[in-house]
This record gives sequence, C-alpha cells and structure tokens, in this order.
Amino acid sequence: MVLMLGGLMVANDAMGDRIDIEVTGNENRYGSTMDVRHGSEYFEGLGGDNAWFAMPNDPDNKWLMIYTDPYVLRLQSDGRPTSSETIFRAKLIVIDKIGDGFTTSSRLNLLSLDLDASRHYTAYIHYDNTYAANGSNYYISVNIRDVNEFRNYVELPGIVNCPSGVVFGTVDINPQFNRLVSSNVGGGTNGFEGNIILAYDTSTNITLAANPDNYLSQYILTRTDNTGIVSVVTNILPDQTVTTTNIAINNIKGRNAIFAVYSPRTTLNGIPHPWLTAHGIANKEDSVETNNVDGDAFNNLQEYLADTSPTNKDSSLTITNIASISEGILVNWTGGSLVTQYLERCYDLSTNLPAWSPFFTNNPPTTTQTNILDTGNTNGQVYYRIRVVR
Ligand SMILES: [Ca+2]
Ligand SMILES: [Ca+2]
Repeated sequence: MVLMLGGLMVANDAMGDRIDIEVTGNENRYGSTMDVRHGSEYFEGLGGDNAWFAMPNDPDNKWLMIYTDPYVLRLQSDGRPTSSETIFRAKLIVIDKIGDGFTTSSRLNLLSLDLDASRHYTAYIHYDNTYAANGSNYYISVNIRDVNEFRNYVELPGIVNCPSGVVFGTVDINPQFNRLVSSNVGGGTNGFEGNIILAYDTSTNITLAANPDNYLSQYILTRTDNTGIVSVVTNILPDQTVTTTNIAINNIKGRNAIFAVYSPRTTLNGIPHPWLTAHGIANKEDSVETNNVDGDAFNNLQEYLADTSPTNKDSSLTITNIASISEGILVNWTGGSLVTQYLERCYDLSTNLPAWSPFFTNNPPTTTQTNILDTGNTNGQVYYRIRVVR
C-alpha cells in the first residue's frame, strides 16, 4: 500500500519502468525519510539519500533518482519553521552500477497533496545541456498545482550517456506565501499597508485614497503569476482628478504588490495646495497665484517660488542693503529657507540682455537673512540681484 501523507512525489521514467520517489516528513532527520516505489513494489523507510544504492529489485541496475540537498523534506510540514519560504532543491542524478553511461527518456512527476492553501509552489526545472538528448540547456518554471491538474508530470528532454552520480539537472521548488504587499509615498493612505497572506487563487481589492489637497498620481501593480513570471502594470494619472480609487486584484496565484504615489495638487503654475492650506489660504483657484495677501511687493506665486510667507509682509526675497566698505561690497538680503539662491552681479543694465554673472550660491536650508561680501568686483559701477530656483 502506498501511503501518501501529504508530501511531494517526484518521479522519473527509466527504460519504461517508472520509479517514483516520495518525499515525506519524519521527526528524526529534519523531518525526513525517503519512501520508494519501483513499479508496483513499494519500499519504506530507506532513510537518507545514500540508501538508494541498496534499493532492491533493480532489474537494470540503472535508475534515475532525485537526490535532495541538503536533506529531503516535504513541502507542507517539513522540519523548517512554518513561516519558512526557503527553496527546496532536488538534484537529478543517475545511479548507474554498470558504468557505461545512462541513456533514457525522462519525466518529472510533481504529485503534491495537501498543499498549504496560503502558498503557491513554483518548480524551476533546469537541465544541463551536457547530457541532454536535445543538446540544449533546458529551463522551465511550472506551478505544481497546474501540473497536478493536467497530468502530474513534466516531460523533460532525455539524457544521453550520463555517468553515475552526475548531476544533470536540478529542481528548485519555491514554496512562497501568496502575498499582497501594499505601500505608498506622499499624502494619502492605502486601504492597508504592509503585507497580508491570502489564500491561493482568491481575489481582493484595495482602496487608494489621497489626503485633502493631494491626488493619486501613480500606482504600480506588480503581479507574479502562477509560474513565477512577473508582470508590472503602471498607471500614471497626471490630471490631478483621481483622489480615491478601488483596485481589484483577482485570481491571486503568486506575489503581488501595490505601490501608490500621492502628490500635492497644484495651481496652474505650480503652487501646491498643501502650501496654501499651511498658510491659511483657502482659495485654491489658479487666480490665487496673482493675489497678494500680505501686501508686500510679491504675489503668492512669487512668494512660493522664493519660499517666503505669503501672509507676512516682512517675509520676502529682498536686497535690504548694499554697502561699499574697505574689503569690498557687502550685500544683505532676506528670503526663504528651502530654495537655492544665486547672488549675481552685472556692470551694465542698458542692454536688452544684461550679462548677469553668479558669484555666490546659497544652498538650502538658507537663513532668512544673509550677508555676503563681494571681493570680486572689478568695476566702479555694479548691480546685484538674487535669483532663486525652487
Ligand atoms: Ca505677498
Ligand atoms: Ca510676504
């Protein structure tokens, strides 16, 4: 009787005889014993990997087998912590006691029972070209559930003249949890943030909601399908109209991630609505740009570009004093703190394009009052200006 206790069965066809290898759990050796079935016979408790050499009833003295490294285990309840997502690797090896090299057809059986409903199991099968009948490297990734639904095995290229003990291929089984990871940047919240584990092939949805004065400017949905193929869908929403949306994520059979970008809404020329709100200005129409709330010499857009306060007339980008002293010319100005300021000079304002030349860069954060001594002036008459870049 074949006992299948919820393990992974791996098998190869050899010379028409089928050798099935069932890997199941055990409490003694990292939860492992190997039970072997050859044809209709079944052998239990052969222990570790080297027990294969002693396996009875071997009519050809040639077997294909799965060698496990570093130890055999079963997927559902092996010796690893239940949270483990480490990859299980099986090596494909020929055991050939005759020694003339092994030539055979080959298939890999992936019979799985009682798989964890919250995981997806991707098998990455690699086949070395050295002994492959088709002369090529072979690589395929399959979803074990899908293989089981179809016919339980993956047809592999045959092997030719493969010596005993040579690893001619590998099977990496990746038992990852079915996750949805949610994150964002900027002013807004996702329906949840962090990551959750979902049952295989279920669906969920997530709400993306921008804070007031913000909008959803972009979201990226990354999905890993049931064979490990990653697809990325990027939605860029530049028109500032989407403040809330609901994203449905259906048929989750792998890792999924949603990343949202919430950006400040802005006026026509770029005043962020949160900046207006922070200064107590309720008007968010484009016309607010040319308003001058505090009555200084600058409108709201100019105050934003200089990072000065639109509600304080003493806060503005202004040269407050120019004094000629023995060491040079001292220039004093006021301004904001978050923009780059360039102190520039020129010697002639009579042309259409005065030749302004920067000679001092004030990088943010800047002090709101700055004094700079110009020792590079080469002319009797000189003009100064402050240019800002936000
Ligand atoms: Ca003003
Ligand atoms: Ca002001």
